[in-house]
Amino acid sequence: MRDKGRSRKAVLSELKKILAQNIAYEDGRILCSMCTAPHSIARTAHSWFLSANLGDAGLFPGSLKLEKEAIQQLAAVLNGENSVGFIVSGGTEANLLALWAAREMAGARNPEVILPESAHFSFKKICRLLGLTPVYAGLDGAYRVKPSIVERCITRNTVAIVGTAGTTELGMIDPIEKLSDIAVTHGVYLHVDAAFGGLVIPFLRELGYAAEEFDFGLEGVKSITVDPHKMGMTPIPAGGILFRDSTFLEHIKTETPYLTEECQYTFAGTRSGASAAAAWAVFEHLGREGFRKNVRRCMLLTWFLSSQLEALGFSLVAKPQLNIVAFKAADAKQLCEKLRRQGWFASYIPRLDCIRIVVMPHLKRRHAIEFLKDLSRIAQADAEASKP
Ligand code: 0PR
Repeated sequence: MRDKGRSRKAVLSELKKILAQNIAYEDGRILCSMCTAPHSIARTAHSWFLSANLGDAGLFPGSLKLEKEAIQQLAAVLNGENSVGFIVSGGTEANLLALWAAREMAGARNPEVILPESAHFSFKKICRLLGLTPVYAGLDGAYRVKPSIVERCITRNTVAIVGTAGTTELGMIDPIEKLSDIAVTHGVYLHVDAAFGGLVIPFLRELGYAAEEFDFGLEGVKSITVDPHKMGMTPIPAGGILFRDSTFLEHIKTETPYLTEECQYTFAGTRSGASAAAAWAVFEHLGREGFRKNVRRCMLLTWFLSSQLEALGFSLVAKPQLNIVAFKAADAKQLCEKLRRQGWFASYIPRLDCIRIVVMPHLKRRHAIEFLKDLSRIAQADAEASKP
């Protein structure tokens, strides 16, 4: 740190220059992210509650009320009549709290967790932290976990089964209803990672599109991750963890004797009240109708992109279930690199050797058209170059 500070003007003007080095979601060039430009009401709410600390919530009762209400707004969408939960730092912390509760409840000596092969990498971190052995279950031809394999993986050490509603790579929805039946039969905890899909699938269903059940309406589902900072259009960080009812909280409770509240349930101690305020504001302002409109727009663009990619001769890895498109190409890795040099940030997925696009609210039809033009130009040049 410098000894004598610089003027506010000098500091801010340098910051502005540095800010310009970042890519803005609004430019429509970020095709690889599950985050998006925060909704304008979220920005305002966030700035108003910047100093509130939910880690000492007795000082900020207004913020605590907003967090509780934001969780209830999510619970209403996820059929969680008695659900309780927290706005946390993201999907990773949400998944951590769920598996922590599951491990504590089971009390197994050599705890194991059954994960789909498509599970997000956050579970690798969580397994290391919690001393859980991950047992991976294989997928079917549609990239959804096979319930029969999950069932065969259950042992007396199994503390939880995880299913994903909206996989990171392809946006697939695991057969949660079947996983729920298996969990109930064997008395095993089922956690649903709907970090991405949790604010898409309910609205797709309301719009009349086919999407399977994945929420607390299924008896076996004990907890759900659903992140406002993904399809909830709030500033980062805002994850969400919901438990089926308050009995689960006992297992992740830490006493905080000298604070204004007697205990904490989150991994983070000091944590931002701004995240809860932003989530509350977006949910209140958009309502289900606003979310339906947003999801519909993203899905229409997803289908547009899919059909155009196919028309250009690219094959889709799978028919999109949510707003994620993945396609194969002759040399997908190199193509992704060439796209990046043209300013398009798509993801290359090594496991599936494909390029993947997450169709977030910041993407507009005009961005998709420009992208397709550049893609087809690069692909044509490659085809020419490989001619003998
Ligand atoms: N569960 C699922 C299904 C996820 O897709 C993710 C993140 C997580 C859990 C973990 O959430 P946090 O990152 O909030 O802890 N999925 C994205 C991914 O890893 C996150 C992301 C977002 C990546 C924006 C890149 C990016 O630019 O791909």
